[in-house]
Amino acid sequence: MTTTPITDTITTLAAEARAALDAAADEAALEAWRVGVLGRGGSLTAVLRSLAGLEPETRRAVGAAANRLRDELEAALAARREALGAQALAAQVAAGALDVTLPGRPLRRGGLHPVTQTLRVILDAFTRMGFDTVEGPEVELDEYNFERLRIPADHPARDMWDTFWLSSLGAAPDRSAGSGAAARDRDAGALLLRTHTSPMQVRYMEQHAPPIRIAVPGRCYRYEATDATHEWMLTQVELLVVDEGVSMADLKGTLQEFARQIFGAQTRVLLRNSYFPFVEPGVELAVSCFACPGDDPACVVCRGSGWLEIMGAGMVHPEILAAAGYDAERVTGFAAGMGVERIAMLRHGIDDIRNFYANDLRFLRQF
Ligand code: FA5
Repeated sequence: MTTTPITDTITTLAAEARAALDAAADEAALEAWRVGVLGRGGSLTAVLRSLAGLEPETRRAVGAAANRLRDELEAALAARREALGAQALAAQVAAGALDVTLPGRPLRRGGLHPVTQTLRVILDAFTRMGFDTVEGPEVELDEYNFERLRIPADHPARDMWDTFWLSSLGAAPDRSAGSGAAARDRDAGALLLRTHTSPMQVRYMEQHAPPIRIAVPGRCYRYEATDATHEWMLTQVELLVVDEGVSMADLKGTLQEFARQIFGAQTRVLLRNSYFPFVEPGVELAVSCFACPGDDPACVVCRGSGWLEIMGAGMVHPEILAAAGYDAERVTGFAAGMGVERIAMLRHGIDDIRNFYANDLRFLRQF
């Protein structure tokens, strides 16, 4: 390469930059050097920019030399930074300020949230019983959360599920404008935060033919006051089994086996009558209280009843099977929806559900 004024500039710049780098004695000086040489307004960057005005052949040769120099200087900067770090460490050791024989500080390990842990145990149990896991949307249509589950706008059962309506995305139902088919159609399009995982029963049956055996985990939301056993955000696992010949005995057997796997053989379970518009008959499953002998009226967990309700269940209503296009004379099904926080409370003996989402690390680190 013939010598041109620009190659002279590069040679001078290289020598000066190397000398300045050797003289830089701390991190601040290294950074000032980097900005002054390699930065956007730095001396080498200015040279690279000035190449644009050169003849193409000269530009290629000089450009290659300048790029090589940039790589070299970047490597030199990294080496100098490392050398300075080592020197600083050695100085600290010499001054007795650093004891390299001390054991290292242990790294804090994160852990899974207790509700996530319980959710996994529950899903494992159902996977072993042959259930597939599927998920559905948390933002749901009134149509699926209520209407198609046989809970129309004026049905008193809606009071069981106080709802967060999403007024900015879909219209919240306007009850003042009368009832009837028009009001129902408008309500069906309204958006809400799902109050339970049951809408996935309908969504899944819409897309699949029997036999069905699914577990649906997910967050649900309820506009209700909190207390020791109620949160406004809760996790549920829904079960849906549809096939020929599915009976209440299958429901009972599945839930008993589930309780045995999760709580152990000593836990007593109670199935009692209940009502949900989308099942017939409906039941609820309660588990014996862990916090009191079962007769303490002051007990915050069972209020003296001896039992903590953990799920609702029942035989899928024939009208819902028929609406999915199934022959309700031929196939039957059962469904259940359980509260994961309540099950986590029972597993760990936690007497206040609000602990789970209070974000107190003293609580969370115990799991
Ligand atoms: C339901 O949500 C029905 N979808 C369950 C169902 C599914 C019935 C399929 C029949 C067939 P319920 O509102 O009872 O039902 O809630 C079910 C469970 O969720 C309760 O047993 C309880 O364990 C839990 N749960 C309900 N509300 C709360 C709350 N506010 N905080 C914590 N857990 C709750």
